Formats: sequence, structure tokens, C-alpha cells
Amino acid sequence: MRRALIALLGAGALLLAALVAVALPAAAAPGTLKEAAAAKGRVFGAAAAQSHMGEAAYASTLDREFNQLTPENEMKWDTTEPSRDAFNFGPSDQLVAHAQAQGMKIRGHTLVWHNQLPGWVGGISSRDDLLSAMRGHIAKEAGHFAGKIAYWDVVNEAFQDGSGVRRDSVFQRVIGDGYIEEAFRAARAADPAAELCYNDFNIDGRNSKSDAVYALVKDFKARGVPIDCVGLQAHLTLGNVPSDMQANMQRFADLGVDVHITELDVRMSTPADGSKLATQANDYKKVVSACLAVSRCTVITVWGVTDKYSWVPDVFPGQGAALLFDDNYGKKAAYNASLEALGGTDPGDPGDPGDPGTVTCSYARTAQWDTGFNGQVTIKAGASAVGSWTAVLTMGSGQQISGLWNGTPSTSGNVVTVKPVGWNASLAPGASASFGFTVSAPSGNQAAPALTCSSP
Ligand code: G2I
Repeated sequence: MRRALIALLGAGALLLAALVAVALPAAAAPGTLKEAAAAKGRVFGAAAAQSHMGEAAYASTLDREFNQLTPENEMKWDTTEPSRDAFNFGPSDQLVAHAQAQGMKIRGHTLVWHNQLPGWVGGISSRDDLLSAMRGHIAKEAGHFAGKIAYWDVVNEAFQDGSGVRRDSVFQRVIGDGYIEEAFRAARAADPAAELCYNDFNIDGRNSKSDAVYALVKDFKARGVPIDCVGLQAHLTLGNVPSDMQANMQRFADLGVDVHITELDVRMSTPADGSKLATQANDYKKVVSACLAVSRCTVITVWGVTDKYSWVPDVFPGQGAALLFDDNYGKKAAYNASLEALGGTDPGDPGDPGDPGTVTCSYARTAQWDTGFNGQVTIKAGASAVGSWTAVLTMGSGQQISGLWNGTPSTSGNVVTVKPVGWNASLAPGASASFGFTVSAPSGNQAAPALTCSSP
């Protein structure tokens, strides 16, 4: 009897354990960039402009996805000290208050830069005078925000692009090489709690410019000049993430500084299309993964919330679509790729038709004769389900598609865009769909058409 009872209790415990296992699913993967980044001990930020904060979708996207804010222009010298000793912290105070209310960290950007510099600074020609103006500016601005700033971009873009030579700015000309360390010392004195960074573009991989920054940081560390981090801006062009980005970040980290990706965007020629957006998604994934592989890469910040307000088209006409959210605040493939690289999953996954996901595709020739051939294209979903897909075939000279099945073609010149027929639109993770076609090629050109694909 007692034995039977124990057996019964044992069985009950097993049953209970089984029930608990069913009732407690694994913790849901984080569903926003900031949550996913936090789970990896990272911060995910965006540059934001006070002038857009009144737009509800702008502010709500910023607040939902990001836990660090960089004022895009509001802390620059021409705004904060437009004339000597006359300070204006109005717009920056508003952004700081918003960030604090949202529990976001704040990146101060930037104390000393040759650009967006008021005319009066450029007019100073005595070393002592410029040194005192620069120290005064830093003391006042970093002092004003002291205790509220997680990271300061103390000096921005001090090296010439494409070389290890110092940029010819008024600071360099009038004060000389020492102006950078003077700026860092003044910043430390004004706000001892902030991490102090040197920030620059085109130092994402190893090159003569990043070598020069490396030498600067090494020298500062050796001589006890205060520096805590290096900002790699990462204003990238499509398909060009430096292959040695991780190694480059690691060498900085090995000097004893943190590494921040401070202004990430990946621009493309506009209009965007599925294949460019897929390449961009892969670029973002590479950058996020490289950061995660370096323990001292602690911050990733994108340079803007939405493509709608990106700086890119103003400076590079005909280019844009560089960020994670499109003009309508829709999540782009690059968003999903970044989130997934951080270990998160969009709550819309899997199978949300609005979720781009990723697909790969392949071509095979299934028959051929003197004046034509049959081809078959297979589209395969990646790790996430996709709601739809698009394949683009570029035909060779003298080739024309004379028939196509299991797909819906539309032709423009020698480019044939193929969408699903309906039943073969949505694909489970790893599943594939195929369509076939006949090519008429009177000249005998049997060359495979070029093929790209994307989702949706
Ligand atoms: O150029 C991209 C970034 C490179 N690294 C340093 C960043 O501070 C820089 O940001 C951009 C801002 O995104 C732009 O918004 O810096 C530009 C100026 O160098 C900013 O553009 C300026 C325009 O030149 C002004 O005409 C405009 O009034 O933005 C101002 C405010 O919208």
C-alpha cells in the first residue's frame, strides 16, 4: 500500500514536471533592438533631431527601439556657442530631457570639430586665445551636462581622409598637434563621469587613417592623457563592410579603450529595390556581429531614426535608404537582420507578410536546343519564414522569355521581374518554391540569365 502510494506520488511528480515543462516555454526572444542589445550587454542608439520630435511616429519609433540618443546637431559648437561666451542649450536640453524620461543614455556630440563651427572661432589667430576659447567652450558645455552624459565625442574627425595626416583645421593650424589632448583634459575636468571618445569616419577597417588614430590612442594611454573610447562612425556604402572591421575593433580594445559604432548607416543608390535591401541587411548583420565578437564593443548607434530624415541624400544626391526604418517607419530587412544578429526576433516573425526575411535563389537549365532552352529558378527561405518573394532575371542579348509557369512575370526591356502565383508565395523557414520558363534565343545564345531575388 505504502509502496503503491510512493509510486503514485512519483508518477504524480513526473506528470507535474511534464506539465510545468509544457506550461513554461523558453523565455521569448527580445522583440526590439534595445532589448536584444541589452540582453547581450550592449547599447543600441540612434541620432535624433529635436526638430522632428513633434512627429508622433518619429518619437515612438525612437522610444520603442533605442536606448541611447545622440543629438544629431544640437550640441555642436555653432548651436551651443554661436558667439563667444553666449551659450544656448535650449534644443539640446530638450533632447536630453526626452532621453532621460525614456531611460536612454545620452551621447554628447561633439565638443571640438572643424565643421558646424561658428565664424568667430575660425577668426582667432593667437594660440593662447584659441586654446582658451576651446577650453572655455568645453568647460561650459560639458559642465552644463555633467552627470547626464554617458559618452562624449570630445574630438571629431581630426585626421584627413585617406591618410594618417592631421586635418588642416583652425585648431590644428593655430594650436598644433597638442589641441586634441588639451580637449580631452578639459573634458575630463568638466565631466569626470562621462566616457571620453575620439570619433571619426573611414576608420572602420584597418587603413592609414585608422592606423593614425590607433597611434594617437596608444600614445594617450602611455602618457596618461584621459581617453576611454574610440568611435567608428561607420558611414558605409552598400556591400562594403570592411572585412577586417572586427580585427580593427579588437586592436583598439586591446589598447584598453571601449569601441563604439557611433554613426552607422549603409547608403545605396536610390530607389531601393529588394536585392539592394537584402545586401544592406547583410551589411548591418556583419557590423552587428563584428561588434558582438569584441567584448569591448559596447555601443552601436545608427545615424538617424528613419530614411525620411537621413543626412545622406543632402550630401550624396541620388543615394539614401541607409537606415533601419523606411520613410514610413516600416521595418526594413536591415532591421530584422540587426535584431536577429543580436539574438532577438521580431514578434511579427515568422510568416508576417510585412517581414522581409531573407531568401536565396538558384538557376538550373533543364533543357536546351539550337534556338533556345528551358530554365528553372528555385527560391529558398532563410531561417525566417517569408510572406512573399521576387526574382529578377536579366536576359542576355538576343534572348526572350516565350513562356513561364508557376510565376507571374512582368517585363521591362531585358529585365523580367517574377512574383509568385499565389499558392507558392509564402515559404516556411528553409522551404523553397520554383518556377520554370522557356527562353527563345534565335542566335543560339545559351548563356544563363543573371538572377537576383529578395523578399517580399
Ligand atoms: O555628415 C554626417 C555626419 C558625419 N559625422 C559627424 C556628424 O555630426 C555628421 O552629421 C551631420 C548631420 O547628420 C547633418 O544634419 O552633420 C551635418 C553637417 O555637417 C548635418 O547637416 C546640417 C546641414 O549641413 C545644415 O544645412 C542644416 O541646417 O544639418 C543642419 C540641421 O538640419
